[in-house]
Amino acid sequence: MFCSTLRDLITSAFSAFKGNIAISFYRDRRIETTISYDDLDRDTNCMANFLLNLSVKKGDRVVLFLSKSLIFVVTHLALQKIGAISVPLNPGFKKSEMAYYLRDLEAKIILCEPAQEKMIREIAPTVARFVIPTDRPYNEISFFRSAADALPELSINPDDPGLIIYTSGTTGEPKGVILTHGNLAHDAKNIISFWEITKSDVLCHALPLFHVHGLCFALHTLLIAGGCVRMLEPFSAATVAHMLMDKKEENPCNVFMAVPSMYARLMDFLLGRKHDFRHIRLLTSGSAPLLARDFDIIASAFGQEPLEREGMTETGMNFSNPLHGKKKAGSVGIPLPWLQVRIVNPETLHDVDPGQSGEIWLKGPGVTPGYWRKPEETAKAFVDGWFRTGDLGRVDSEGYYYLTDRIKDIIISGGENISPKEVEAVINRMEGVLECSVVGIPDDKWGEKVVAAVVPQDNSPLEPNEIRAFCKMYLHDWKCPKIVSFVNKIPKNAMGKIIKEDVKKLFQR
Ligand code: MLC
Repeated sequence: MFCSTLRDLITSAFSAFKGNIAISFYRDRRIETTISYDDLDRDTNCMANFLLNLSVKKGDRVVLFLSKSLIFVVTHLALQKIGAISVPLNPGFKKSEMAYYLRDLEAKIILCEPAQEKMIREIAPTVARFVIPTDRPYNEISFFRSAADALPELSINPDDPGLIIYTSGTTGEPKGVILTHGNLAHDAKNIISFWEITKSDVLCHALPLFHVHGLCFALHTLLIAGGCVRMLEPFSAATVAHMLMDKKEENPCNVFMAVPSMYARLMDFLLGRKHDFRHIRLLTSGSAPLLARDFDIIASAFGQEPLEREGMTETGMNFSNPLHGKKKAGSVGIPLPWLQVRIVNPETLHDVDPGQSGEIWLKGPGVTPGYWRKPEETAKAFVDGWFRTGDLGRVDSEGYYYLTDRIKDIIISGGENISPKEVEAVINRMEGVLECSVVGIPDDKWGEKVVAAVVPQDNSPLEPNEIRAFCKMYLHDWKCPKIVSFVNKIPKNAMGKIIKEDVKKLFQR
């Protein structure tokens, strides 16, 4: 187990790799800003002092409601340096979603963009706001630069929280997952060691920064190892493909991490073209299942097998196919060092026989201490210190794990976890709706897509498109049903409980 704080790991990387390029931020396929490790150290110190001057203290929550940008990265790292809690939120969240988060967090400061300021002011008029135009080049953003660039001594312990990331709760209310400095430091060091990330690595960073995948597994690891991050916003298959193919640079990108929906778009783009990707040494896929068929397509397009891995916001990275050993299509790989795994019958809570399927339970230094201000949810998630993942899986005779199903009611679409209950609650509020059921069905583009079966009230003139439009007023676009189907009744069992499997069948036409 690696026992330290995220703060210590980043500050020692900043001094060890002085002069090296830390991040190149790309806009419109051109480098907009390049920042070295020592500049990042100085700027994060200035930002940290700026926040301290605003009386941000250890444990205070600071919301980053910002697009992917260097100022986002600098603020997040500055918060780690002062022991405050960074809370990145998807910049596409709608007003009612944000109202929930801000109520739940009681944040000290909210950093947002000009277009969102009015909404934030209406929701949280008394909370301090900082408005940052992230579309401006980083060097032109100056509000924090006059603060001192030397930091006072601050004590931060491995148990202090550094990050809260929300996940879709199965009850419909998103839950803030607390990740401590110890969790984050362990996870980063574990991944660096398992994937052999070093200062020679150059990552093509195309993921969002508001999830553990893009923030912790990708950004933290590369920065702590002293590598170089080429950061893109937004995701575009053409831009990623060009960046991965470009060998004109002195150091071409040799690491790429993505979700299967990104690979699907990349494969469409690369179709019929032959390229030399031999300089890529690490090509990972996670956040959603990678179908065996897609594993083969990626392997053929890149001339090397992708490395599938699995993680959760609550646990950090759990499983990965080995870097050098056999990579098995359809398997999430073997447990990372320090992680204990059990496969348990969810009814009896006893371990299943070898090879049998059951719920995956985890214990290890990366596992969250719990959900933000949700003691009941936290208690439900753990049994004797074991975290219940809600995923069903099995292990083969060589120790490779397979996720076979889910017992938690969650849809995973394009790597985003969506709570059907949250979407149902919005649709049920709509005038003319009697009841509804929201499920995920298989989809080539998104892995799973959100669909809704709706029973309209008698004589209601409602149209499916009106339901989609209503959802878009209250929910981020990716939560909104791609298909709305009107039905006479929702399939239920004798107890009146909705049979989700039968609802899914309504969409198999
Ligand atoms: C966008 N859309 C989605 C969607 N993303 N719909 C369903 N599921 C998604 N994930 C919608 C848009 O709102 C839009 O809706 C339409 O699809 C077209 O949008 P787009 O421009 O084509 O999509 P884009 O913005 O390019 O986003 C696609 C994507 C993005 C794949 C790049 O979804 C993405 O970044 N996914 C990665 C998520 C991620 O990082 N997860 C990690 C979780 S951490 P409309 O209606 O306007 O047409 C985790 C732990 C671990 O799980 O182990 O990793």
